[in-house]
Amino acid sequence: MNFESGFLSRLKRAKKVVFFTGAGISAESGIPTFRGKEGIWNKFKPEELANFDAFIKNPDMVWEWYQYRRKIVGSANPNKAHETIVEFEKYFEVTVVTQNVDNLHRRAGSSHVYELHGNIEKNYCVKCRTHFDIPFSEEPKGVPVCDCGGLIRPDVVWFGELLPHDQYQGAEEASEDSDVFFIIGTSALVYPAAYLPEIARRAGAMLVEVNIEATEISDRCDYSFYDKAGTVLPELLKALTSHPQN
Ligand code: BJW
Ligand code: ZN
Repeated sequence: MNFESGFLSRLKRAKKVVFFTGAGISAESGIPTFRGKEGIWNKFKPEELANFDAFIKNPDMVWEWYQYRRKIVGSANPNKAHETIVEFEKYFEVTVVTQNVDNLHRRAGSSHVYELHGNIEKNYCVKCRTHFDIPFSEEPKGVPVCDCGGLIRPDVVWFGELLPHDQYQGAEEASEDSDVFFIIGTSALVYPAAYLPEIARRAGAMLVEVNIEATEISDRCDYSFYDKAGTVLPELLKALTSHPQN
């Protein structure tokens, strides 16, 4: 892959770099994306599963859907893209802002991670809000119930729910402060997460997209690289480290 010299120079001068990631970065780990040809929402409708009303109406079905996805996540490993982002910490002050709930950035070893949409490995009681940061076994089937009588749900953010305040606030600050803002493997359709690239751009950051295809955000990016994240990021790191100063 050919990276323009002007692009590499600007990246080299950067101090603070944000990686804003979505489901596409984990696709090469075997975790399906949400939308598109291979997306899980071709098979399951989001309005039926990824909102609180759906959970209350049919808790066992929603719980089992998450248990099924946890199995996939549990047997997946971070890929080259996650690992390369960790490598970037040798050269920049890196913040990862992820919409993913799969925990793969932390498992890869990233030091600063904001999780905007929660974490599929965690759960909490809808009534007393006690957190259960342990996996529940698959048996017995159906949704577990807390000692207080409340249903236990996955600690993820569903449609119509607020994002965790500290995570969004930290992400917003890092975006405003960034010199370079990478947008990796996201359709950039879901808000308020999708405001972050615009916040970074207005504050002067260079926007760089990595995706297998053009998205909503492509027109506003300074550079777009259309290939798999696990291909582009290692090549970029190699180009960066072999590029002469300026
Ligand atoms: C590759 C690749 C490879 C593949 N390499 N690339 C305007 C402003 C504010 C809010 C709204 C608004 N309009 C509507 C809303 C409400 C709503 C929203 O945004 N709806 C839109 C769909 C229009 N937002 C909300 O409800 C949010 N809350 C909120 O706004 O609170 C305020 C409020 C309160 C009360 C009432 C009303 C408002 C909450 C959003 C929560 C999102 N939750 C989910 C599910 C999480 C749990 C779970 O996992 O089950 O989060 S939805 C789903 O989408 C998930 C993802 O994090 C999120 C984003 O998806 P992502 O990551 O972009 O994946 P894909 O599949 O879309 O894209 C993958 C990309 O990868 C593609 O581009 C591929 O090409 C690419 N790719 N392989 C590189 N190898
Ligand atoms: Zn409880």
